[in-house]
Amino acid sequence: MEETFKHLTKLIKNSQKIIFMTHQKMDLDGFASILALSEVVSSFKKNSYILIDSKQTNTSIIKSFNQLKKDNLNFNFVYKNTVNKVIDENTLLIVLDIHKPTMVEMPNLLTKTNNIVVIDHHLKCKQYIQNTILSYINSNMSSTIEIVTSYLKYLNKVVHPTIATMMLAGMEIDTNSFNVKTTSSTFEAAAFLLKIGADNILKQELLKEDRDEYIERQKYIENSYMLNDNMAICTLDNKVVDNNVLAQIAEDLLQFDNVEVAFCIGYISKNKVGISARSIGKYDVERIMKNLGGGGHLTEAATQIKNINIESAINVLMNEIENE
Ligand SMILES: [Mn+2]
Repeated sequence: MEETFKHLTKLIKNSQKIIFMTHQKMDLDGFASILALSEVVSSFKKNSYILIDSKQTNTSIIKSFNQLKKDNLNFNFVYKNTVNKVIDENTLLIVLDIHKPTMVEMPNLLTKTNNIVVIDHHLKCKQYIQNTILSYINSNMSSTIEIVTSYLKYLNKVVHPTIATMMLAGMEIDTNSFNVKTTSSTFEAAAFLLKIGADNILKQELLKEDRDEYIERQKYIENSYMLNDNMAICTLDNKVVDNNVLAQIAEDLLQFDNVEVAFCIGYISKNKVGISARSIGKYDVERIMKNLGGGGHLTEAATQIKNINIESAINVLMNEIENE
C-alpha cells in the first residue's frame, strides 16, 4: 500500500488539474473518500473538481451536501454537462469506490485523459478500467474510506471534522455497522477518524432515515419468508420503488437468525423488476445475479429484468438458486 501512496502523491504533485469521480448512484463511501482526497489535493495547492450527478436521491448524501453548506465547506462540483470544459488529456482522473468502467458516473470520461487512477475495495471483476496509470484494488478493505484513511495517516494529514464524520458514516454503511468485512484495521481507521474530530452525533444525523420509509420497509419485511434453511426472500407489491429500497430490505434481512443470504424483489419501473441480493460472505450472490443478467460483488449484487412480473421473476430466481 505504501508504494501506491507514494505513487499517488507523485501523480497529484505532477498534475495541474485533478477530477474525481465515483460510481453512479453515489454513496457516502465514494463521496466522503472524494471529499477527503480533494482536501489533500488542495493542500498540495492543486485544483480539484468533483464530478457529481445534478440529481441526488440518497438521503445521507443530501444531508451531507446540506452539512457542507452549513459549515461553509466549498468544493468545485462539476456536472456531466460542464465537466468536458474542465478535462483535457493531461488531467488526472481519480476514480474511487468502483473499477467497472460501465458503472462509473460518466463512462465516457474515461476516454478523455491518459491519466487515470483507480482506488477501490470491491472484489476485482473481469471487466475493469484498463488504461490506468495507477490502480489499487484491495478487497480486504472494508471500504474505500479505509484506504483513504490510511493515505491520510501516511501523509500525516487531517481533514475537516465534518469530512471525517462523513467518512465514519460511510464506513458504517459499507460495513453494515462494522459487521461485514470489518477487520482490526477497519476499527483503527475508525479510531483515527474519531481522533481527528469525527462527531458521533452528526454521524447519527447523517445516517438517520425518514420514518415513513422505515415503516414501509418493515411492512414488506413482515411478509418475508425463508426459501430454505439459510435464504430469506422478500417480495414487494405492485408499487414501483427505488433500487435503494430493495437493497436496504435485503440488507435488513441479513440481521435475522439463520439468514445467510437475502433477496428482495420488486418493481423498479412499470415493466422492470429489480432483484437485490445480499450475503453475509459465505455465499457468492454475484454469481446468481450475473446469471440473471446483473452483477455486483460477493456480498452484494443485483439485477434488473425487463418485461416480467414479480411472480415470474421469483420463479426465475428460484430456478437459478436450484441450479446452484
Ligand atoms: Mn464502497
